[in-house]
Amino acid sequence: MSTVFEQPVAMHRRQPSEPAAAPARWTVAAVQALFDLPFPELLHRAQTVHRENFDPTMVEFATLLSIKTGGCPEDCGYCPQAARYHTGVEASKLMEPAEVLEAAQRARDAGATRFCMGAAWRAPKDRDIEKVAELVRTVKALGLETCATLGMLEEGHAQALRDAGLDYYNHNLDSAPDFYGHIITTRDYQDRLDTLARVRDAGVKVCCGGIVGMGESRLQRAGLVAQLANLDPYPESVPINHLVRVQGTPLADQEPLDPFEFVRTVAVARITMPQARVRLSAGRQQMGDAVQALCFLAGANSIFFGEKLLTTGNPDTQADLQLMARLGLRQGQPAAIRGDATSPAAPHCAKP
Ligand code: SAM
Ligand code: DTB
Ligand code: SF4
Repeated sequence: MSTVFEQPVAMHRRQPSEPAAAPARWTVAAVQALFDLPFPELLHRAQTVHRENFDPTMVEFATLLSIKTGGCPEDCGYCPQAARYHTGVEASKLMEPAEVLEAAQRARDAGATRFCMGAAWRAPKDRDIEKVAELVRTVKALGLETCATLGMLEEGHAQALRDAGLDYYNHNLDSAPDFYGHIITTRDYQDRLDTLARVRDAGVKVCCGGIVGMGESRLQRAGLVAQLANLDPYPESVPINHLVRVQGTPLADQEPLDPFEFVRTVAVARITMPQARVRLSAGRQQMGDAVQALCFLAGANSIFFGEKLLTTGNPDTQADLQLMARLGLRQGQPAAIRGDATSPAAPHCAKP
């Protein structure tokens, strides 16, 4: 068996002014080799890539709102909103525009720049899309960036949302293809890729990431990151969620992941998707300040800000503002230093 000292990845020797050459396509083995680097080496590389592409002190605040909660027919093993698990989440109808407006105003006043609306649907119907389009128009009029996560999209849905002013659509791959079937059986990996292609084709920016800590191996975490990095172009926004273990879900008693492994995942996402906003997403409340600080050092430059994610807790806003102050980080929209952060098909990350 090889040791960490025998990995086929050279130690960092180049000068900061030389941009890192990214492979045209990431193999799972190449991504795993990054995961296997000694921790200081991995963090140094991730920080270098982060600094080459962004101001490393700038962190984006996005606020989430569950606009339609619970009662979902899918069987995602991590999810408190699946109707088949007894999690105590009550199903509710789609929120009215006035309620969403109020929540978006509060988020903007608290400093959020992006507002993400989530619905516990397998796939929205045409009439749901019309209603969400109205919500998007309402939020957009406040000057916020808009994001929605509504499940699988049919032909025409992404265009309708784009026309209403949707900036981003969030749809996660969640895990590596060879682990996915352990977690979800009611839709397959290809369904997710199809929705992502529709979003991309409609000209809506892609927010796509996954969850770690569900019992996957390191190789499977590398498999997830390789899938994300090989999307052509890679997503503009990459949420890295730590599993929030919710009573009643099949993953409620999942053994906790080593926190350094979560930090490694953030670092590898940063290295393989240099110009993406890498979001330190679900799981921050359970993580503690020190692990979050390591994630920022590893290249995370976005968080969910606000006391709730969709149905579970998030750190309170005062605690987040204090953490930012203690670390000397600034809230804002991280802009790419070279090129446009929202156009990942920059020369050094173009695919063949
Ligand atoms: N129903 C839509 C769908 O699944 O596409 C949108 C909402 S769904 C809740 C959005 C994402 O939240 C999931 O893809 C998953 O990555 C994340 N998520 C849900 N439950 C989670 C949990 N317990 N821990 C971490 N992430 C979670
Ligand atoms: C994403 O990747 N993470 C967010 C957002 N996209 C929609 C959702 C996290 C949900 C955590 C469990 C909950 O609060 O229900
Ligand atoms: Fe439904 Fe989305 Fe939860 Fe899966 S993750 S059960 S699709 S709300």
